[in-house]
Amino acid sequence: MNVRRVRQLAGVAIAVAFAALLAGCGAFGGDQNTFNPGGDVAERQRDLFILVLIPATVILILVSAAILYIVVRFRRRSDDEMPVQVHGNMRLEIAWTIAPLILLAFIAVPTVDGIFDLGRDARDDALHVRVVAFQWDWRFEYLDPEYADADGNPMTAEELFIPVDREVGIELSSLDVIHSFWVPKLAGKLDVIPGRTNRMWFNATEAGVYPGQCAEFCGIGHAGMKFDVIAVEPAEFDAWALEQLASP
Ligand SMILES: [Cu+2]
Repeated sequence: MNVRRVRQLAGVAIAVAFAALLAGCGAFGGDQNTFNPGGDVAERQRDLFILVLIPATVILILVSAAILYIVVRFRRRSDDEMPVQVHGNMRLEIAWTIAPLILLAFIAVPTVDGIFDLGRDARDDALHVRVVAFQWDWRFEYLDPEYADADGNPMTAEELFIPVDREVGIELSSLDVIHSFWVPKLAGKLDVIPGRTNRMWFNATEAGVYPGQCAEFCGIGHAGMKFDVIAVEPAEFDAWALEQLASP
């Protein structure tokens, strides 16, 4: 094969790979699309991402264009050419020190605020659930006393039912290896580590089924370690809980 043919084939292969990659995004309303959040936490995380993405993209384009321009415009044209020798430029130095300072301050305020709010403990009136991860499945235990049986054991479920518009406080525990709890449309992933309890909170602002999965390779059955978060109206949640409690 000649070089030209190889280049053509490489071009086609890249185009096909890129199309396949984009197809993975599905429609913009995809089931696991972090850009189409179903709750306040995921929405805030998306907004913070966009807040950083836009200036970063603008800077990338400006810097790349400037480098290209400078490389071409000021290239050495002959062997004995010497560029004008300069030493420092006070105005430029001040400008490119202050500009990033302003930009970083602009990004820092909502980011730091977000870090504290997203990392806080769940409110007392939240629905408290312990997520138990093990090779290779999940178990959900409802920790609030009203969901305990006569012996004080928590109500358990195979899928995570939650009432819509109510905060859910999650504690993560693992029975074996490190897993990672991820429901893309509701909140970013958090590791589930044996011997340690990680905590997070989220809510669903729209009723619906939100697919989640283990996001940390945890052995041969990892790919099948999926679950659904099923957000329903509060009355429907109460009815489901009653049914669960009646049939242990
Ligand atoms: Cu896992």
